[in-house]
Amino acid sequence: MTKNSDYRFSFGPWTIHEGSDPFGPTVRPTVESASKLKTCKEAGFDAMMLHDDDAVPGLDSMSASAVLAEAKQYKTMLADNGLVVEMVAPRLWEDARGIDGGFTSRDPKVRQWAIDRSRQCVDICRAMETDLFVLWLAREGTYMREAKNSIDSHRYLIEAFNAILEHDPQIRIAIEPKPNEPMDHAYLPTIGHVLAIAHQTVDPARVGGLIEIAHSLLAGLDPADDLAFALQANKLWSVHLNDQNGLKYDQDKTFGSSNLRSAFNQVRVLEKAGFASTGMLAVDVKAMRTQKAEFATQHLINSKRMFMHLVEKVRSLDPELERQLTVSGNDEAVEMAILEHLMGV
Ligand code: 3MF
Ligand code: MG
Repeated sequence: MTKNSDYRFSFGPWTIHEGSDPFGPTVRPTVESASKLKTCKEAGFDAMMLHDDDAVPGLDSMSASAVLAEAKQYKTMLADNGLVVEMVAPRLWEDARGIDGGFTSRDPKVRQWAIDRSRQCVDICRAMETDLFVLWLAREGTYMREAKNSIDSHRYLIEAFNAILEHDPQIRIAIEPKPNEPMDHAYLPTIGHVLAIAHQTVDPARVGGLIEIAHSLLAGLDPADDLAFALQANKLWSVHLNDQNGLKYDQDKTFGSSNLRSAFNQVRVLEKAGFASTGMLAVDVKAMRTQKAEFATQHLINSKRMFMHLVEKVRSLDPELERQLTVSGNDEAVEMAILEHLMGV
């Protein structure tokens, strides 16, 4: 088992997957929930992150009390393995009703459904003993600008956030921004939008952000600076570790696999802010489609391993050298020192 130092890690069950992509069917067998928990424990993770229907499959056709009973059962199964639940997120985008978005749908009945399902998800959070409710606003946007009134859409989002906050006085909402995919234009595409809208809700102190590295890169931003922006505001409530090779489809590559130096700087900013004691690192990576089933958990293990290697790199950077270099005005020397430190030469 890899030693995690003081960091805590989670992953979502969707990261152990069958390998389908938009151009082809599944290539690996489905892995049972119990086996995913076993991987979580054995690989030295501390928690699972869940969608509402990961916790309670088929929740739509169940009574409210049956949903909560099943959520508690899953929570017990996790506890039996020494694991906790990091967060729960409502999976609005896979329901046919959410085809045009939930909170920003053009149909008021759908908007109400999205709020109701989110309130139920808050209840699932509480049943699973987490106060962290995550919102990835997958289909809250448009394929073409004329499709919705954007001003109204942002107001609908605030109304929905308020309804969630008012449903439970303890719950914290962490919004996970992403600029596009599945939609062409997503509302709240960056952490800047997220933190700005947080202040328009009824309880700004309970609305924060979750930064996914690939999502920052897709927005053309620097992930380390995005993290720093949220950290200085005490609004970084979770991180989705992964990587992304340029402006392509959402790749969810193994952490650090595409840009090692950028990953180093992400770890560095988390270290400097003491993130280990305030939040969890969630690994949101996809196994390559070509990966054989027996190795299709390696991307999770390797992401955590890369993070811990980079923690060592950050901690072993000579602070005096760092200080001297930054005051010397010789930025080329700083750059070279960092590169050589990363390369171990
Ligand atoms: C999409 C994502 C999502 C969210 C997840 C938790 C499926 O790009 O990153 O993963 O992280 O829904 O809210
Ligand atoms: Mg994510």
